[in-house]
Amino acid sequence: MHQEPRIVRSSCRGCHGVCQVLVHMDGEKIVKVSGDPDSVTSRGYLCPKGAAAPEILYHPDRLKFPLRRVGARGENKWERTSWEAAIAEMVERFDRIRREWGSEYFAMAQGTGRPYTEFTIRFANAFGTPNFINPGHLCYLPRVIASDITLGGLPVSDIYGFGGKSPACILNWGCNHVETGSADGMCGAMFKRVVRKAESVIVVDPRGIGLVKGADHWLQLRPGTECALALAMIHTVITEGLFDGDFVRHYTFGFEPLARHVRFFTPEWAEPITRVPAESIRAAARKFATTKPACLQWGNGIDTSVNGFQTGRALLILMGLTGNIDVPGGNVLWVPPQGIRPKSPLIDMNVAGVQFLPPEKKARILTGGKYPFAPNCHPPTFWKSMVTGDPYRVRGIWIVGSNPLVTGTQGLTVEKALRNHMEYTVVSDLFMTPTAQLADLVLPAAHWLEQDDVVYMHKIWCVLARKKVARIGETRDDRDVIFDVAHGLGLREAFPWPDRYAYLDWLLEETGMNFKAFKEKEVLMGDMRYRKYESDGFKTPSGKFEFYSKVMEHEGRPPMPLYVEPPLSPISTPDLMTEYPFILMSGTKKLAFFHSEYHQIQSLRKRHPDPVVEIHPTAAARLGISEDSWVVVESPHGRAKLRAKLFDGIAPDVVNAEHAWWYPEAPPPDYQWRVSCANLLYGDDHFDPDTGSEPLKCYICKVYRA
Ligand SMILES: Nc1nc2c(c(=O)[nH]1)N[C@H]1C(S)=C(S)[C@@H](COP(=O)(O)OP(=O)(O)OC[C@H]3O[C@@H](n4cnc5c(=O)[nH]c(N)nc54)[C@H](O)[C@@H]3O)O[C@H]1N2
Ligand SMILES: Nc1nc2c(c(=O)[nH]1)N[C@H]1C(S)=C(S)[C@@H](COP(=O)(O)OP(=O)(O)OC[C@H]3O[C@@H](n4cnc5c(=O)[nH]c(N)nc54)[C@H](O)[C@@H]3O)O[C@H]1N2
Ligand code: SF4
Ligand SMILES: [Mo]
Repeated sequence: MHQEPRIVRSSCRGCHGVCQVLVHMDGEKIVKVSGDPDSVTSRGYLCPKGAAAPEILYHPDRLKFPLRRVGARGENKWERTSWEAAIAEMVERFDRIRREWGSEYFAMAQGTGRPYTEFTIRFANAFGTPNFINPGHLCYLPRVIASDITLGGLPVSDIYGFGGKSPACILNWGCNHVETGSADGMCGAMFKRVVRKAESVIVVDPRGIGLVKGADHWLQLRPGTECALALAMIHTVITEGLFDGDFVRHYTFGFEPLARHVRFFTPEWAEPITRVPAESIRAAARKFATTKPACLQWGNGIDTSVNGFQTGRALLILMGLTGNIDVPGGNVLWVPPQGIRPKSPLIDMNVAGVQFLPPEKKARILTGGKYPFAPNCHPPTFWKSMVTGDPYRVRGIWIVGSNPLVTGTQGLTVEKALRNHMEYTVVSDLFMTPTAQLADLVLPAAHWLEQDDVVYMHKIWCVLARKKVARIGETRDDRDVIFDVAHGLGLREAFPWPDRYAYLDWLLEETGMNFKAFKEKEVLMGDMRYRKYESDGFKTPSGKFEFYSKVMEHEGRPPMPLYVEPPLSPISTPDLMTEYPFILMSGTKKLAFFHSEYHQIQSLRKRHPDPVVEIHPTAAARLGISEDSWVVVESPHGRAKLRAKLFDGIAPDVVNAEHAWWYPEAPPPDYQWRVSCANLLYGDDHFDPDTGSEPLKCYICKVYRA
């Protein structure tokens, strides 16, 4: 039957997903995806990853059927199996682990936040395992948790103009979503719109990113020293009396101790640490404190250090001191659409099913209890425990949407753990990966064009509809698979819905709409209100915005931020700098890729054919390294081969290596993942004491011609 060309409105999930899109169909075939000019979240923007969606969907290498290992593990010998058989096998194996060893001997893993996140956590809780593994310790969650203990919510830049004001001053700190497309639920193009309108822009970044052009101040700090910079800015705001006296007096806790605490953290103290001139620190602090309203846009640049949690706290204190919390054009707490059940586990722990995990199981989590604010089981500790058996060795794992061999640190340990020690591994993915090659069972996941969903903007001011318009082979929505396995294991209490559509209806129940009606409506928005603290206070122990954190105090951690020098650095380890003279950053996100994803997508790979390391021209010249030549980046722990990109926007003793590289075009099962993966450069001995985060942006290395 011939069908007319038509357009379906949906929302993209080529990254964390913020852009509303138009899906152009010719009959059943998707011919194009374009930006939706009427979108409230993206106003027509589409990045190359979004445009490549049909190419990704139809890619010949997509996993299309469940595969069961037939050869030795990691030998790349597979047979096709049915979903029924695959699910029966998982139920049998997971149940056996539960009966013979205990439920904590099963681990659930996923990568970054994904549409099914609340289900993987819910499954882990329902199964009774505290061993939920994901990269949250170094991504976003440190800022979310720091926000939670400081003001009981996550403050987000108020860029959509609901309050009739746009930020007059923008302090962009360790975030580059304007160039990478989106981050943390915000479209970079929408942010760019308010940047253009702002009176003043301040950029804090070790690299000369695009926003630096046209900025009033660029503080090019040494990577990993942002907490010192923030403390010196707090010092300036307080000693010069530039804080918002009314907000501080009525709505904050601990101003006096804070003022005493920062007395010695002068810009002159910070200058040799951060390499930012004291006068520049003062000027930026003054500008931020006196231009109203101002928003602070933060990013993953601050998470990936051993001091990220404290840095997050310090930046929140800056927002609070200057009275920019929950005011139009400042940093606001969103009001979710009315009646919606917030499925994001960061908002509603009941949706994440925490009520199902027996309290005595929590003690069996494999973090050694070392990190009081660790969001999950600490991945490097987990993988190490698999190899050493200390304190115990998990028997089975289900990895849904993660490629930890290349996106995590300790890839060689992860490999050893999966190859030699894990008894049973299931991987759900869109493509075969170096990690999936070590599985016993590989399950084909649905791409976003194959999904019906209620899409949440992080911490949420609206929800969007995603519409299923295709199905390739036998791919399935990850949540449907989790449903089946949960039901097979008898976890009906935690998964009471007959299927995913009943679950989506339940999320929407109190809005008076079911999923079918919502699909027609396409968007549900919250009714934004500002200065909610005036009537409601803040959800913290003191009911106020806490400069002095009672939760930190309770955990025996410093209640006010302190600067900690990166463990490997010109200051901490001057002796090592003769051999490793560069500060190593890795993992600044790339527009064309999403971590280890899309390297096999031609249109995207063409934009970015090889892994690169940014190096200053002077340093390159000294080492005889020319543009585009292959170099080796080597740390005390490993090495990776990348291509030099000369960049004068980086300090002469800093290099910035691309992360998570593998070669999907190289032969399986390895895909040459050990050749160019900068993640192999990191050791496993330095972690943030609060969250277990890793110094991915402040390590040391040497560089030489390959
Ligand atoms: N050196 C260094 N390393 C880093 C970072 C850094 O800054 N430096 N950043 C870190 C950060 S912030 C993060 S969040 C992590 C990300 O770590 P990961 O989430 O592990 O990375 P990805 O490569 O995005 O995803 C892994 C796999 O998920 C699959 N996938 C995508 N969507 C779906 C889906 O809907 N269902 C299923 N089943 N599979 C899906 C992809 O095909 C891919 O193979 O990496 C971290 N790694
Ligand atoms: N295209 C694309 N988009 C993505 C992703 C992707 O892989 N590709 N990944 C998604 C994920 S999981 C995440 S977490 C977000 C992250 O996105 P962002 O929050 O933008 O984080 P990054 O790109 O890691 O780094 C942002 C900036 O921080 C700077 N930076 C590094 N070290 C420091 C430091 O010590 N101090 C300061 N002040 N700045 C520093 C870097 O130079 C970089 O310009 O992006 C998401 N969006
Ligand atoms: S920024 Fe993300 S959501 Fe927007 S088009 Fe690109 S991949 Fe899709
Ligand atoms: Mo991330």
